[in-house]
Amino acid sequence: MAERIREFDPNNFIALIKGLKRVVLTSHINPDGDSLGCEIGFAEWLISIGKEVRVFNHSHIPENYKFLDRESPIIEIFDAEKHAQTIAEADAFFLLDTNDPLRAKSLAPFISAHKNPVLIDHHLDPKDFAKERFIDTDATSTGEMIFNLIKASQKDLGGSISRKAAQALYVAIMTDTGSFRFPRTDSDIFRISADLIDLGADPVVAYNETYNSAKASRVLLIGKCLSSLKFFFDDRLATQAIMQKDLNEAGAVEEEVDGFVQFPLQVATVEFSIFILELREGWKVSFRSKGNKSAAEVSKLFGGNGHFHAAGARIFEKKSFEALHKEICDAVFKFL
Ligand SMILES: [Mn+2]
Repeated sequence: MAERIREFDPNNFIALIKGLKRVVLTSHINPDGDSLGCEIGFAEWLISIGKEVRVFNHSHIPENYKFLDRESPIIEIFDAEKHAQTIAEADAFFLLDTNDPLRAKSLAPFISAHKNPVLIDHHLDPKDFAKERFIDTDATSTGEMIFNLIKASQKDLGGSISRKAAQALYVAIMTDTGSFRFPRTDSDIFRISADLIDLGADPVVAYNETYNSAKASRVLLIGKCLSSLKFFFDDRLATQAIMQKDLNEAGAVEEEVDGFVQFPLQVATVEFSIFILELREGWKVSFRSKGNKSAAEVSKLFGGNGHFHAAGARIFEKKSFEALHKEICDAVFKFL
């Protein structure tokens, strides 16, 4: 089992923030509730203490998270020509909710070339690129870390968590805890969530916008996904897949498969759930595990990374679905 990494010194954070005037934030490709929530929450607080903040993302905001950035939008789609100078002039470039600059896709070379890259994240196996880093692999979410860093800094730095920031950080925590069900859901995270509700987060709006705002195409796609479901090794491994053809037939886009890998975990005997998505080029594989089985270890065999129970990999080698599926089943078998 990977060692917990905790490099989390609020005094370093306070000293760092004090020295910054212009700040740029980014996160990973295909953003989720945590990456967007912590970008927005962190940006709002930085603005409240007088920093100049820009947030650049490689990908657009998925439909179900647009509510987070509707009023006074802060997140911009990255355009190298327009934004390179802003990045070069920034005093720090924060990478949030991923520990590998390559996951920021078109922003990756700008992170690597920056004079002051800073990491705030909770995933395993961080890449060594940041000048300063704040890591807690036991945090439920990067949103939780941002909340704790802000709280620890407010005595020295002031500023406030706006209603918009509170909603964003609440959604970061809600999504990364699987709505307060995943391991590491403890009383602290409920206390933080309660504070965020006191600051204006609305848990009903958060849940309905995030999970009950899908298009019909998503539910059609769930049907296709479940009809691909297969069990192996006495029902200890479950696999599902969605192909480009399925997306086209359902009129759906890739991000609508979010969460599909969870379905087979409902089965008591399942220890590993694998979801394979055919990309336009290559494959995206999601790995989930239960108990003492590590999804991260299996994903590493395919160049992936993540958390102990939840990990992912992207595979760009040319191979057929059948070949990939067999390789994954063979790999999981070794861990059963
Ligand atoms: Mn996260």
